[in-house]
Amino acid sequence: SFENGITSVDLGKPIYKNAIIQHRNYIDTLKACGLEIIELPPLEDFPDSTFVEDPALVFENFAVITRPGAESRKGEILFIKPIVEEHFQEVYEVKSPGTLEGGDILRVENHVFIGMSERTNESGADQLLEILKTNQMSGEKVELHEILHLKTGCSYLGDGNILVSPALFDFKGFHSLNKILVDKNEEYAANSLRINNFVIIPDGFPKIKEELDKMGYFVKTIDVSEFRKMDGGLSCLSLRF
Ligand code: CIR
Repeated sequence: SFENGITSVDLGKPIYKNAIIQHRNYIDTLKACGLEIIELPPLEDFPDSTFVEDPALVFENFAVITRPGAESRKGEILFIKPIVEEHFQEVYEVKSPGTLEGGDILRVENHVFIGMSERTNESGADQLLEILKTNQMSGEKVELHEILHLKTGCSYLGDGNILVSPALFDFKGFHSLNKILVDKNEEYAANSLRINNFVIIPDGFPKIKEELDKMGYFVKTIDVSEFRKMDGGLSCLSLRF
C-alpha cells in the first residue's frame, strides 16, 4: 500500500519494486556504518508506516510513543509500542489532545528542538518538554513554515555542526551551532544522517557532498528517490539507538 501514503510533493507515483531495492540498500548502508538492524514487518493497513521515525522517539534510557497528527498514521503506534517496549524499560506516551511526530524532533546533545508543524501541536510539544525535564534534558519549540517536519530542513551532525536549509537558516536557536547551509536547489539533502564516523546523504546533491567531504566526514550517498516521492527522507526510515 506504500503508494497510497500521504504526500505533498508532485514527483509521481513511487515504483514499489524500486522502493524495495532502495530500502534494502538503506539497511545495508546502515550496517556498513556499524549498526545492527532490527527489521519490522510491513503494515499493509498503514501506507506510511515505513517512515518509522514518526511514531516513536528513542533516547539512551527512555523512549516515547508519539501520537501522529496525520489521521491515517495514528494506528501505527499500536504496532510500534510493543517493539519499543522490548528495548526500553521507561516508555512514555503522548496523550490526546497532544499530537507529535518524530520527524519534528531534532536532538542536539541534551537539548531537543520541537518543530511546530501541522503534525505536532502545543499539547504534544508541552508533554514532551515535561518528559525531557524529568530526564534532565531541555527542549524548545520551533515555529515552522513551508516544511513538512522540522527535520525536513535540518540535521544535527554532532560536534556542533548542523545542516540547515534556507528556511531555517535564521532560526535563533541554531545560532550557537556551526550552520552548514544547504543550497536551495539541494534542500532535500538537509535531511541526512550522521552515523558513527559517516554521514549518509541522498544521491544527487554534489554541492553539499563536496562541503561535507572537505570537512573531513566520510560521506556515503544513497538513492532514496522512491521515498522522496512520498515526502520521506533518510532519517524517517529508521529509529536509531
Ligand atoms: C507522511 O506524510 O507522513 C509520510 N508520507 C512521510 C513522513 C516522513 N517522515 C519524516 O519526515 N519523519
